[in-house]
Amino acid sequence: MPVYQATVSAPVNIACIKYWGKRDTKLILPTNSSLSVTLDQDHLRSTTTSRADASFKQDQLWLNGKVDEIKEGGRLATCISEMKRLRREFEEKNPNEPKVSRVLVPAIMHAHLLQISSFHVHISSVNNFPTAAGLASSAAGFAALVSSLAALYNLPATPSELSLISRQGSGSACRSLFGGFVAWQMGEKADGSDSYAVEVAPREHWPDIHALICVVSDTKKGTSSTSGMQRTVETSPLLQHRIKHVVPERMKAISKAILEKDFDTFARITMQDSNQFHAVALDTDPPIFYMNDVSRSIIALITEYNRASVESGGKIKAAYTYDAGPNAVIYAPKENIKEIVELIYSYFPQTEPFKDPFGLFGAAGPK
Ligand code: 2P0
Repeated sequence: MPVYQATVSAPVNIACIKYWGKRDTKLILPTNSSLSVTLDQDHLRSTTTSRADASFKQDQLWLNGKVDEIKEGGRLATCISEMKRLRREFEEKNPNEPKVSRVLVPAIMHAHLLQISSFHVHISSVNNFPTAAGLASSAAGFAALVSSLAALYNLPATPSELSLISRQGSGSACRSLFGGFVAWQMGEKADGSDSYAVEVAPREHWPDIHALICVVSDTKKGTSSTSGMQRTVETSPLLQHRIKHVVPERMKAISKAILEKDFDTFARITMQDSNQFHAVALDTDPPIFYMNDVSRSIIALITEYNRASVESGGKIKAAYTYDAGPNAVIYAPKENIKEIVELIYSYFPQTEPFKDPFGLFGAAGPK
């Protein structure tokens, strides 16, 4: 018997221009466009295996080895049924010969894929980082889920086309379909057909930019993004200003900075947008606090580090950004990473050994 199975990984992405607010909560259509950097596959990723078999009695999902419920009408069910719909359309158009997929993946075996859309699927997804660490696990998770089904079904879909579906799992997941620098265009249509991710520049365009993740707390956040952002939409006047008068200009300016590899502008906009996102969270009624005292101290440290550099005739050396939690992500050119880690180490005593993927420090670790 042939085995219909595919395994795909998708990485985490961290936004520089933040998505915060929906204009349609079912289709997950945002109130503003956003832009992110996708991290390298090697470090933080979800890996998903999908299998289809005529003998399966129902669709089933395992998340990190535990069965996860697929609620009827929920986000998982929507993504799975949308992918089955794409496969059905493909079967109708190609009654004899499945085309080779443009989503290149390992471990796909396909013999007679016809009618596979009528089979139930079993899906197993694992993260190589703690789900509770507040590190955008849903973005990588839904991107990997949709990509693995696309591979299983041998679909000739582009990453932008697949992003239309992963968006309906979790908004930020549409951006993890691409590596490098990615924009999620908010779109205008009511059916969401123009709300998808596009590549601004591939990773190879600017490989010098590195991300340093400072896990300030690995407990689960108090207010989920999904409920928090809708409270903001309902109550924050500042959000309306941000949507109309701030984000459109910033999207253009940061895209230009990326294309020109202008770190100074990229960093300034990234920090401003993180600050404004946390300002709209605070402007929500009742207010939402995602950062804590340690997060704010890291902002002060990076601000001082940049000020010292600029005042001595240099450039901005690092940019902080915070999502819906207290953990800092610091973007910086590679040449500054060692100095930044040492700075963080000298101000914040560490309880865990430094994970040193670039081998910057050797066995002894940072000073
Ligand atoms: C972002 N965040 O652009 C922003 C910045 C958090 C702060 O996308 O409801 O988990 O699943 O669409 O994608 C988090 O929101 O929310 C998020 P849903 P999601 O990365």
